[in-house]
Amino acid sequence: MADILLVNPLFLRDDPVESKLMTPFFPLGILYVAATARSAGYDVAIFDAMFAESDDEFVAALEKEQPAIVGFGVLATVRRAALRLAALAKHRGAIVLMGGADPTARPDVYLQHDVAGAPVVDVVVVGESEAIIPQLLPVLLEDGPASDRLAAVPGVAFRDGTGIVMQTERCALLEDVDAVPLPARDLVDFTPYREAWRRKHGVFTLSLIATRGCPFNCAWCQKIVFGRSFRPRAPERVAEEMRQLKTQYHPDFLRIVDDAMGIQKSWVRRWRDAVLEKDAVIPFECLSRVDLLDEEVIQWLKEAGCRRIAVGAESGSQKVLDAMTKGTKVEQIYRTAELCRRLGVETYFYMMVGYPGEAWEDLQLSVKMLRETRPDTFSTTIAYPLPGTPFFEQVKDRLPEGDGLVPDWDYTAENKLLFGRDHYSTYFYRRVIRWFHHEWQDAWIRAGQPVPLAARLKNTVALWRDRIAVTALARLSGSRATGFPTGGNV
Ligand code: B12
Repeated sequence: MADILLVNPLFLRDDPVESKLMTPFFPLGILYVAATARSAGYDVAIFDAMFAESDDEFVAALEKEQPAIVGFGVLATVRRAALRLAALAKHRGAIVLMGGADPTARPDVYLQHDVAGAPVVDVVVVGESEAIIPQLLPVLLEDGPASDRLAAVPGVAFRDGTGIVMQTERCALLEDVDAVPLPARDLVDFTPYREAWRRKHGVFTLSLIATRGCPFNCAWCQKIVFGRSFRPRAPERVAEEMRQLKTQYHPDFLRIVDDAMGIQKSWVRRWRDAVLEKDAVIPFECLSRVDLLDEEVIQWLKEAGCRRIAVGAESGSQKVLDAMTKGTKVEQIYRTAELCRRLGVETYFYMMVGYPGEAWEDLQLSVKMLRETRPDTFSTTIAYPLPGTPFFEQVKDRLPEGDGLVPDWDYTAENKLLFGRDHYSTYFYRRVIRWFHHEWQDAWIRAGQPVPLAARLKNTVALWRDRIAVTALARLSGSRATGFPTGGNV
């Protein structure tokens, strides 16, 4: 029996991209909520849909735990699954709670969702939840209608007695992020995660967050939970958590999920010292920005175990970076790639296409940049407008009419164009993404990467097919598509 059942509603089997990638992470957000609720004295259980076969397993968990409250941690791609499971929980008389980035950005969508006229979600927790949970749970567990009492809880949205959606003032961000208990990983069965990771990649990877927030300004980034803050944990405590992970879970690799590593240079050095001192090194990857990575920072990260740094390169066109208010320079992307290569740390570039204002010439500059910098890996996303971002505001008049909701993916990294774009279509951008990939592969081959002859030929054929296709599509769309970028290796 549990007071609260917390749910990760991501079914791998329903997400073709995630099942192909097979890089499952149990969401840290839910583990922080679980730890906070537990330290406030509540019994907490977890239902993890990640490897579940069907909703029946969720129903069995409801029957076993008989929870008074069922809480879901939700990202945009799993909204439908969360609402589907929520209806099952509601049907069995539970109070339904939602939290995470997507409900925070659009609480009304959740609170107004109904099945046969009956609402499914009772309360949305808006934003960072650790200060809210200890105030909210007693209110929900008390008998009688909760709406008057909810009005006194900060950072929640709910329906009042007449069905109107109300939202209380947001709760202040935590000042002392070290006061928060460590994520309750002991509530999750990591066995299938370990097996899935090792089977596909040979390395079992866990995640950890060291600092909360990011003060930068990328126009497409949804900073709805942590705001434009920067709140580092004490480096020694992060090292201590790594040490614990190492001894209890034996991960082969770690993903540090901070928005941007290196915002405070002195923090990185102290963290490196603490990790070495506590013998807590676990090979890891992290996310950073090209304007934060100088030689010293990369070296310290490497000494702390860093094997790969992912950066939002986004585009090879300064015009596009400026349109995104990214605050970085194309030259810095080149310098980062060169520094990482020299210091022996892999690079992963996040690229974006289809951002408003991007033209054919800008796509060519991205190809040139990918060819000349040759990151070790990269992925490309068609720009998607997330509610609460300046990018969303910019294109909101061009969003498709749908079920009254904002545009959505059906699954992770589905890569479809979600807003009306002057010339180009989803098909065009998907072609561009393949083109990027074949150009990048060609650049590696020309740089001397040992590739069997058959694979070289295959890539050359695919490359020319893509070049012809994207140029033809660009011309059909009315742009002056001429020639191909001439990067150093072309
Ligand atoms: C690591 C990460 C990933 C990883 C791992 C995700 C995971 N399962 O852990 C990977 C690479 C898989 C990933 C994928 C995607 N991600 Co992602 N990701 C992140 C990142 C960088 C960190 C997430 C994290 O662990 N945060 C730390 C925890 C502690 O914060 P939190 O989850 O927000 O939790 C707090 C509150 O939200 C709340 N809360 C959370 N859950 C619950 C539940 C309840 C009941 C309650 C009451 C409260 C609550 O309390 C927590 C503590 O305060 C965030 C950015 C960020 N800073 O959060 C983006 C972010 C969450 N991702 C985002 C996106 C867009 C995606 C993708 C959709 C991208 C894509 N198109 O492929 C996919 C979706 C994957 C999926 N199917 O779930 C967006 C969210 C957009 C949205 N509205 O849903 C974010 C915010 C990035 C951004 N700034 O734009 N992601």
